[in-house]
Parts: sequence; structure tokens; C-alpha cells
Amino acid sequence: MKLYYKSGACSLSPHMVLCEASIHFELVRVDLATKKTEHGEDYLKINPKGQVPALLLDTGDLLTEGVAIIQYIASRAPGKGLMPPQTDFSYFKAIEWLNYIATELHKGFGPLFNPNFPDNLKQAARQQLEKNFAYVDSQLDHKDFLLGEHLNVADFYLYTIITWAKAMTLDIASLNNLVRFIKNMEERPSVKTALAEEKK
Ligand SMILES: N[C@@H](CCC(=O)N[C@@H](CS)C(=O)NCC(=O)O)C(=O)O
Repeated sequence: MKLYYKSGACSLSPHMVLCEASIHFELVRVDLATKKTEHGEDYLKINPKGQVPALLLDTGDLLTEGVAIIQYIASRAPGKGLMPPQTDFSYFKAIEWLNYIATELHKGFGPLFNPNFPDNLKQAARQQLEKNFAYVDSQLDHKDFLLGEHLNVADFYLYTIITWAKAMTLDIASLNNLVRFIKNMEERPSVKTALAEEKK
């Protein structure tokens, strides 16, 4: 399978999950400004949304939307336990986190990345994000990962968005649970590998 990505973008989340799942894949870099892949292909012909991540399966099927992609990868590596069983309540807690990260954290960064947003709206977005990260911090009390001691795909998505919080200098350094979570994630070989591959 091929993962279409841009370095440091939200595609880092499925990139880390593929590494964690030990699934063989090819990385294809996309220039989001020109919508060309590193091989010169028209990315809009591959993914008409023009966004990363996108996962092209060996069957020729394309899967987009980060939360769908990481759950698909988890389903391809059942022995890794990257999603709880669908019969467990914790499965729905994982979905709850995926939705929260996608809608309240990931998309909350939109105004900060968009040069057309005025400063007052950027400031309001920063304050809301800082509140949301404080909430996440409170939920990580005495927990290694979002669901407790078991890592799941939402942890990789959260870590990805935290890298943006650091890059945009949001005030999260005093959130001790979040700082511990970052350290836990950065100790994982899958996270180290994906970060190094995206720096190349
Ligand atoms: N709803 C999509 C959003 C993906 C998304 O926001 N991708 C950004 C990079 S983090 C992107 O490709 N932006 C370029 C664009 O929208 O043209 C998902 O969750 O996967």
C-alpha cells in the first residue's frame, strides 16, 4: 500500500500507525501547494480532495480521512491491539477520542495556519486550543495513554496534533500529563522511525 503524506502534516498519524503495525508500505510525498506527488503525478487525480493523508491499497481502492485510515490499519494488524474489540466499551471511548481530536483539536488549528484569518480570530483559536489541551491533560491523569495503559490509534493522532501545538508555541509546557504522554510516545520506535523518515 502507499501512504500519501506531507512532512509534519496530519498524515504523520497514519505514518506512525503503519510503523507500529509493522505493515509494509511505500511513502509518497505530496506538495500540497502544487498538488503534485514527488513522482510528478497530478495528486488531484489520485485523491480529488487534494488533502493528505490518503492510503492507496494494493487492490487500487483509495481510503481518505485520517480517522478511517488509522482504524483500517489497526484492522490489518489485529495482533497489535491498536483498537479495542468492537464489543468493548473502550472501543467507543477510542471513537470518542478520535472524533474529539479531529474536530476540536485538529480543525481548531485551521485559523492559525490560514494567513487570511485576522489576528483576533487567531488569538481566539489559540485560547480555545489551550483550553482543549488542558482538558486532554486532565484526562491523562495517572494514565500512560488516552485509554489507560493500552495504546490505541488515537494516541498517534493526538501526538501528531501536539507537534503542531509545540510548533505554534501554544502554552502547553505546564501540562504535566501531556508532557509525560509526549515522552511515552517519543520513546516508541514507530514514532522515532516515522519522524526520521519525514525529515529526509
Ligand atoms: N478531514 C481530513 C483533513 C485532512 C487535512 O486537513 N489535511 C491537510 C494537511 S494536515 C491538507 O491536506 N491540507 C491541504 C488542503 O486542504 O489543500 C482528515 O481528517 O484526514
